[in-house]
Amino acid sequence: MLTCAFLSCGSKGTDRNVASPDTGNAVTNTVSNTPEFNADSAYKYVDTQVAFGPRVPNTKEHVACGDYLISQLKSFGAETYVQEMTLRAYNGERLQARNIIGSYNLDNPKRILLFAHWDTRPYADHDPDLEKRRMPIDGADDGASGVGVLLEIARQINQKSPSAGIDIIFFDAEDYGPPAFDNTYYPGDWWALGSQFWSKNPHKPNYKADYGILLDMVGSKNATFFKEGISMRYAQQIVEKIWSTARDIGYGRFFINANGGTITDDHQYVISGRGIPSVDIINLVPENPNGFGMHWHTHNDSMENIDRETLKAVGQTVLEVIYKN
Ligand code: AHN
Ligand code: ZN
Repeated sequence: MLTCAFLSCGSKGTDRNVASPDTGNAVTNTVSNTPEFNADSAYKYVDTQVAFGPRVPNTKEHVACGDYLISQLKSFGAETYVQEMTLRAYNGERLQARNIIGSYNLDNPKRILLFAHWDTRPYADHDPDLEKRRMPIDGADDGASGVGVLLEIARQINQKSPSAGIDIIFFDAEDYGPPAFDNTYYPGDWWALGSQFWSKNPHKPNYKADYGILLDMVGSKNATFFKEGISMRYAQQIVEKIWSTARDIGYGRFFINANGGTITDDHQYVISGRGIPSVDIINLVPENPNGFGMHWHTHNDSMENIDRETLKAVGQTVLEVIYKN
């Protein structure tokens, strides 16, 4: 049981007092090993990505943002790998794409994989304004938020290493699936092209991690992270660990203790291709028609919708999970 003293402490400060679960009423003050996630820093990483413009494959904005992400990972002391690919999209287009990878503590066989997609959707195909549906979106939440949180985590890891080795992957071409306004049937798996490629051709032969965590749409105000279906099927223990950790450190209002929808996303290919049990932390809104936030694949997916509190809830929870072992 947690004590009131702990609950009122919340998650502020680096030396949080943690109630030991086995001491009954006596609260032992142990200093947390987990670094403090800086939400202002994460917010800036999101804003910087958005400022490049939409990060759609085969555009100069996409190339420039990719270069920025590589230089950020290098500046945070990661061993970096860039996986360059030519991918075929649903419409036959050839996409010049890059998976961007940063690793820490490479000699450690105990590894945790953290990932997010960095490309943005070429269409606002769910925008209420029909005229604007063929224009690309800012993707502040859908794309930039997960990457922003992971860049801040990389900065923290560089300052103080967790006991496990960490790999961070920014997958490309996640969001180039067929648009809703195109009624053609395109048989095949057209979402998550970068992670599909990596899962068949990992940056290191036989790459393995103990488990993976995907961050997708983790920045919008009042986000709700329901337990996603594929994650529950293949990585239930990790789901429970993440959700109970979030509750313990005061973020239960974001991490809802209930099941949500089943989502085709990058984690699916990391699970099927590499056998790494992986969890998708994704904003699911069951009462909305598409199951996501109302800004999903619209022009409202912009910086105005990004809330530091949500970035903090996700970033601090993931840090707590990777530092507590
Ligand atoms: C599909 O719409 C099939 N999957 C949602 C995955 C996604 C898109 N995540 C962000 N954008
Ligand atoms: Zn998307």
